[in-house]
Amino acid sequence: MSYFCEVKIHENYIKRCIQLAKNGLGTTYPNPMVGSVIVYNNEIIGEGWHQKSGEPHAEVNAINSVKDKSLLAKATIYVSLEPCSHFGKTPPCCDLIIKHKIPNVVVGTIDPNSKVSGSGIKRLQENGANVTFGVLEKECSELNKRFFTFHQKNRPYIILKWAESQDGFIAPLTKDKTEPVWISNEFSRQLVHKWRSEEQAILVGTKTVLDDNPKLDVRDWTGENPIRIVLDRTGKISDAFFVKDGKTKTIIITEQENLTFSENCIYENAIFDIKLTKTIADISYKYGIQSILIEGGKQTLQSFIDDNLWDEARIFIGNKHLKSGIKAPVLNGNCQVKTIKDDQLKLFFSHD
Ligand code: AOF
Ligand code: ZN
Repeated sequence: MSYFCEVKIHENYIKRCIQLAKNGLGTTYPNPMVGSVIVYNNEIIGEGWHQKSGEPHAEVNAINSVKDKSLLAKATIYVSLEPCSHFGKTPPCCDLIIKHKIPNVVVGTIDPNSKVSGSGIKRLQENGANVTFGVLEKECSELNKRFFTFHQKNRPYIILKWAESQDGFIAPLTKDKTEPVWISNEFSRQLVHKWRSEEQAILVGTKTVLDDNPKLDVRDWTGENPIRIVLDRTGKISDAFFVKDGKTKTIIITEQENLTFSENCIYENAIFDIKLTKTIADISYKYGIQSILIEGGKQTLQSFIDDNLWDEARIFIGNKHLKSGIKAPVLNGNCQVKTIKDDQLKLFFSHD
């Protein structure tokens, strides 16, 4: 077989691994999404993906799915992330691959987790496996952009989200609480709930809580509620819905001492100075939070932009003209790539 042909075949199977891995979006935290396929004689004989932290890794599920285990000693295992070599909540996948004498291992990308980072590949090679790595490396690390950002930059992956009117306002100046102004439509509201189910945490500032009394949960989609992170400098939000629902872990970042609103709330003391966004990133890192969807308001969003502490911005453009109101946040011009999905949603990615 030509080298070119072999590369393309490897890429196709790694693409299948990525496809399988995506089944775990939103449920694997703090673990990455990983997919694996096992091939013998140009045929897929096993598949698996990592479903939930604490449960078997992708390779284990793939190996378990192979009916005739004797074929493993002649097969190739593909995995989108380097097989692990450490004892975490589960035993090392490398050991299982070695035990079954799988001769060929094809890996998408190295695991950035310092407990693994190359040692999985080394261990397999030392035990005689023929290891190919770096197949669709970019796509495989992009798949786990949250996990990679967390392990390489020691902070969560940060997604900004807001909706603005045709003329660039995110809300009217004075809000009539009995009749909220919806800038976006039902489709975008449902999409936001899907997004909430995909990220590990969601963050809002005090004003958003006081103005909108949001539930900050996943109602219009399936999946777990994200951890809530709320900025509450002076301890004003004790009456909010989500504080009282007692259901979902909520981290309240405050300057106040001795706040005790509800059992589901954890309090983190911080000084609300110019380093606030960095402090938020550090607190989130401490709690093992790998991604945050920042849902407002203007001041909170703008401070993450000004501090260059964001990875993605997702902006809905409504049909309405508000004519006046609170101006939408402004992204700093030179640091993003722009993709316009359609008229209603603009996606930006930070260059960094
Ligand atoms: C893999 N395949 O499917 C996953 C991997 O606590 P544990 O035992 O679940 O280990 C978690 C770590 O293992 C995680 O941080 C990452 O480095 C690796 N995850 N590795 O080979 C998988 N989920
Ligand atoms: Zn593993």
